[in-house]
Amino acid sequence: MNALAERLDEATLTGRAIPRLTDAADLDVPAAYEVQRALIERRLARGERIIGVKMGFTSRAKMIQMGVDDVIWGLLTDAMLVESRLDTSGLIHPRIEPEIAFLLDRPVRTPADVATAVGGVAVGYEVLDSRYEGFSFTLPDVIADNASASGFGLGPWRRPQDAGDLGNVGLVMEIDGRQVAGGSSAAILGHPLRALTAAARLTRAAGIEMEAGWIVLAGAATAAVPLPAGAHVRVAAAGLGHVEVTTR
Ligand code: OOG
Repeated sequence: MNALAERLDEATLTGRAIPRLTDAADLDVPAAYEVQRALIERRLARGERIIGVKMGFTSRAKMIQMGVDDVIWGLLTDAMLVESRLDTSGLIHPRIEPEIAFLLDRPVRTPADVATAVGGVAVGYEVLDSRYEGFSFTLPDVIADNASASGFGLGPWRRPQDAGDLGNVGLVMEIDGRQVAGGSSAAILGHPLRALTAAARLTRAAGIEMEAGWIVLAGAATAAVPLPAGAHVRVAAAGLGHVEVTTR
């Protein structure tokens, strides 16, 4: 597992894509999560801190775009949090997608804790950068690669009671003033809170407890789009405000 994690880590650090792990190794889903864990351990050894969880393939749009059909998860570290500027020069082939994010006020040990654990909701975006050549992978490959996580940004936190019905929030993403993606939070497992419940179930099965203060990205409602350098991206969600990022 460590050797595979090292290859993915090197690809991240050097910005050079690698062939899919499954081209040369027998990797099933449980083994892929072990590689992911080893990959995160390498980041922790460099001083990064886990600050949350990202869900992937929680919408049909993403499953169809990437040709996989299972919900997956990965871990977010503090180094992935983007403020308002992002240097894309070290990335391989970045893409960006709109997200709904949850902030946990309390630890989540079981899916039953989800109902009372959410302290904030925000519009956000995720920057994906598959470490595989051609942004092409099988399910175990993308799991090992921490679900293509690269960076993420967040709009202002709203209290859940002020955020309105999260079951049908309109999301719009613009690059340089042109709409490049649009959808509804309903595309995320029918309701983005279901992604949080799925995160609780899957992390629990993996022996990870989601802590107070953690952020959970529910997964994109739309397909991801290529993120060029020198772009201004704005993601807005009805009732949640917006978040912007400028790339170079
Ligand atoms: C994998 C990550 C998918 C989502 O929101 O569905 C994901 C990928 O598409 O590279 O984060």
